[in-house]
Amino acid sequence: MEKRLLITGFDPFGGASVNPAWAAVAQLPEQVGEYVLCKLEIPTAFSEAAEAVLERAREFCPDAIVCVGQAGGRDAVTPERIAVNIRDARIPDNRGFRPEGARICPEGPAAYFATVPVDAMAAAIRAAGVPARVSNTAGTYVCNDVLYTLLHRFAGTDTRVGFLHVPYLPEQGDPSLPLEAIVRALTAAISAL
Ligand code: PCA
Repeated sequence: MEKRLLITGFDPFGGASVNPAWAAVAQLPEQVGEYVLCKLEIPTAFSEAAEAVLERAREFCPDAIVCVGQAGGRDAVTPERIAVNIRDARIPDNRGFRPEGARICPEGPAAYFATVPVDAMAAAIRAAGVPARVSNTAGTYVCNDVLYTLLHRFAGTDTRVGFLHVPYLPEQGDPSLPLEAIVRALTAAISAL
């Protein structure tokens, strides 16, 4: 049976001119396996990014949501296992906002586990020939903010929520992965949902 996947990628941040996350999401086909895709570029901005995903989810009614972000310095594609209830930014977001040690959701729990099969996704990515491992921290910046907010919103529902961090593109620095490998990794990860 056909299923619906909302997949997002962030826009460039921190002075960069490209974000491999959206660059790769934009290249995905319209359908992967049993999933019909809705692709969305979201701003690297606290609250706003999660709101944009929630708004699109209201129209699209996805079975699963997977958000993709850049993690400079990582040498593998990393499905995130957990999101924490903290905003602690080392650099301002794209609106100049730089929260330090604030809760995302004052009444929410300390953390949520992703509701997609992170181990199977990492294994599928490796089987597609791209380095991958499960990560135990999505950081405390906008990516973690989006993952936490979505997991809070969809807790107890049938909508599964996950996040993948991807390395730099070769032109951004080391370590890196070619865009083609990141696209292949995302495709493999979707097949394992
Ligand atoms: N990476 C940042 C925010 C946007 C992105 O692509 C992060 O890891 O929080």
